[in-house]
Amino acid sequence: MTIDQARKIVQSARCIVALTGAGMSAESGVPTFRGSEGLWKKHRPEELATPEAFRRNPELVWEWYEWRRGVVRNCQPHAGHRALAQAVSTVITQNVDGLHQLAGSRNVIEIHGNIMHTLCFDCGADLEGMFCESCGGRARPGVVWFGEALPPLAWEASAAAVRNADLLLVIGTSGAVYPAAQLIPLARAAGAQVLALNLKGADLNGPCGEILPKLLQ
Ligand code: BV8
Repeated sequence: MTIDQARKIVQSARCIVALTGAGMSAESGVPTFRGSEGLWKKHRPEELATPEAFRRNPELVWEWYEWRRGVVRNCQPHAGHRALAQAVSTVITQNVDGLHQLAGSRNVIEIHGNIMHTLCFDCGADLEGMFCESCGGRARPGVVWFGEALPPLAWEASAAAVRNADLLLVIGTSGAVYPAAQLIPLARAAGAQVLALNLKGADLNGPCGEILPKLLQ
């Protein structure tokens, strides 16, 4: 598909929703999960991004997340984030880096949580420190791990958003993780058109930081 054909689809859309993955943040300097320099390259997901891993070795899991928090703190949104903030009503993101909000998107659904948040591992309360004052539980990063259910409100809001959209932009995701990836067939079943943007093999191929401003402005 050419960018002009895609622009025509965007311009005729009434309600555009975006589903973004790690590729959305790659040009901001946040490593993707499964690419050649992916985060999982050094560690297997089962090793670190699961409640079992945390029970087994909380210090190692915290070390990985503290390293990632440090990376994210030094990252800024790029022109693609800013273009989405201007043109798209709802951004559903698998990313935990907060860059969409930093770029000005007002309706962001973080279906996998936010890496800067800290929760109690036992009761789920928001925490400031490393132990929960109400139940004594240990602090954990406020992200959704493999084997954990997505936050119910976030999932419901995401499903409602894609059902109401007439165009779903799927940006920078391998579609490997569920149930997030199920939002794509859900949108199609509700009659939305789906435009995929990726480095290759998509409707629009290339870095999203370069393509999105041309597509949306
Ligand atoms: C659950 C937070 C059940 C943590 C993450 C079927 C149905 C339901 C579940 C499953 C299922 N099959 C398997 C499962 C289990 C599992 C799963 O999906 N496993 C996969 C690996 C097979 N799912 C779960 O466990 C989920 N929970 O199912 O719970 C349940 C129900 C009730 C009660 C109890 C339990 C929870 C999944 C959430 C996991 N957490 N993140 C953290 O960050 O540490 S997932 C992690 O992967 C990130 O969020 C990441 O965003 C996400 C998805 O990956 P992508 O974003 O797509 O990133 P990736 O690197 O793969 O791809 C990047 C893409 O960008 C590439 O295509 C690349 O080409 C492109 N790209 C790169 N640069 C650019 C670019 N594109 C454009 N421009 C560029 N510049």
